[in-house]
Amino acid sequence: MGEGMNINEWEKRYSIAYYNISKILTGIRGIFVAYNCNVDAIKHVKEKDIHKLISTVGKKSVQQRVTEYPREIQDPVDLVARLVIAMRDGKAAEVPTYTTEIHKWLMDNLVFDKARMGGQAGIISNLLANLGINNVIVYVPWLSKEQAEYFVDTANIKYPVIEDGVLKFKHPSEAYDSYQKPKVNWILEFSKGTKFELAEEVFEVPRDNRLIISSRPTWVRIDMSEDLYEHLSKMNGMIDGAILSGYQMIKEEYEDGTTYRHYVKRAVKVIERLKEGNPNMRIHVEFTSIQNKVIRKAILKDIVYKHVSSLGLDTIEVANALNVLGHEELAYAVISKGENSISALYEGAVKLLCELKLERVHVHSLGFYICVASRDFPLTVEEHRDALMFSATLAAAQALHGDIGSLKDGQTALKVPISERGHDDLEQLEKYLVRRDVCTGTEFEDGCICAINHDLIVIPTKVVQDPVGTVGIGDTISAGAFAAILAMLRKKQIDN
Ligand code: 8BR
Ligand code: GLC
Repeated sequence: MGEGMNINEWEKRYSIAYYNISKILTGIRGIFVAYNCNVDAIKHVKEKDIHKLISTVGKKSVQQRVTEYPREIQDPVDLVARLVIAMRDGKAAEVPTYTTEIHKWLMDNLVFDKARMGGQAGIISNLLANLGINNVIVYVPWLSKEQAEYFVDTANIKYPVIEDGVLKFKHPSEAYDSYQKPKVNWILEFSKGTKFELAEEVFEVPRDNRLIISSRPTWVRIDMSEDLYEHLSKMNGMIDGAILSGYQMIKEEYEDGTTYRHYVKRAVKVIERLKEGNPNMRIHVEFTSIQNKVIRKAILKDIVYKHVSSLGLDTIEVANALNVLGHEELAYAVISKGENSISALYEGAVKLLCELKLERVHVHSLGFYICVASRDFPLTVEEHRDALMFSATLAAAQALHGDIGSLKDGQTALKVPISERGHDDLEQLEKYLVRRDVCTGTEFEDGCICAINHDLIVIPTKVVQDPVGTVGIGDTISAGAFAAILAMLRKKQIDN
């Protein structure tokens, strides 16, 4: 090991970073956030629940369906089969359903514990508003009355509407479409140690996780009204960046004959429009679990490539992205449990940065984050590192409290200790980089590495022992770090 920072020094750095970023966040003029927003109906699945579900649909059919591995939920058997798989493996998954029958069936057979704001754009807008960002301009193509109630009640959340040809902003609760139905996703959470039986076999859930049943009614379209599109450039001066997500909902084909190509083109046009007249506009895309490989590839190669500055994703998503970009071996190494997985993760992040012509790629994992950035990005590695530590503090706050009401709430997570395991996991990467002469051990342990072709920033993170929940923490991490980046860029702009 080199002579770099030990855990205590990291803890001090965390406090400084949180303070530094908190102080400048209000310098950001605003952030545009679109597209996906839904209500999350959350149910914690206990032993009695899973047994009840299995016996309701029939053991035999579940057993059979498990082997078929349904990638879409068409009936209750598909649902129970995917739940059994998720619980057996302890893995996170999100599976779409195109029928409203499943929601009814779940209401009759399971009933949820609580309902919350869901979807990347929904979760991120509430977070940014609570952090005090001046303008959080949120756009959801399907804003229903029920959905609108889940937005925090603050004046900085603004929904764009066009009235008499003029762009105006209202709180979502004054801008919803009263004919629109809500999109409700089910989050079935389960805990490590839960036992269940299927066909004489007893399974024990290996780790806390969740299965998301994502409802995709036919009216779910990732698109923007023509009116708003025409007025987008009028937001110039009000926003410094945009966070876009929800592209996973694009379908290959629609009932009316249109294909994904149409929506991909529209998505790109929106980005181009946002950048018009503002060369400093930064766009972050939150990548997520995308079952359909055609769509996954189109998102990366057509939407992200050349148009987007920053990409946020977890380790499985890095593997999924590498897979459709033709790096199957590297993808396999990323998800393998071996000691090379962390160096594969780094190499994978570099591939995404270069091949997709991004400015930064932020990979989050339990216990550490890895970020690679282009060398000509106008921030220092230390500034990048502050952004990561700020976001890791927010992540811990969310794991601790379930949500983050203010910067002060976030600050309470500074007391959560840095994960020793995460710090140790990073040693594998250190060995790899030192061996390859990318950096010295000391540079590595400070987390700030200027490699030949890119900057690399690694940090150990704070991990909460018994999190209240984990849904949406990834969104908080990516949005928190991106907001910090925007704040620092804006400060430079003003100082110059
Ligand atoms: P995704 O939902 O995108 O997978 O992101 C989840 C992220 O939440 C993980 O990458 C990890 O960094 C963070 N996380 C989880 Br899961 N549990 C956490 C905990 N107990 N404390 C802090 N962060 C956590
Ligand atoms: C996905 C899910 C949504 C959930 C979110 C959390 O967008 O569809 O239900 O709230 O992920 O990150």
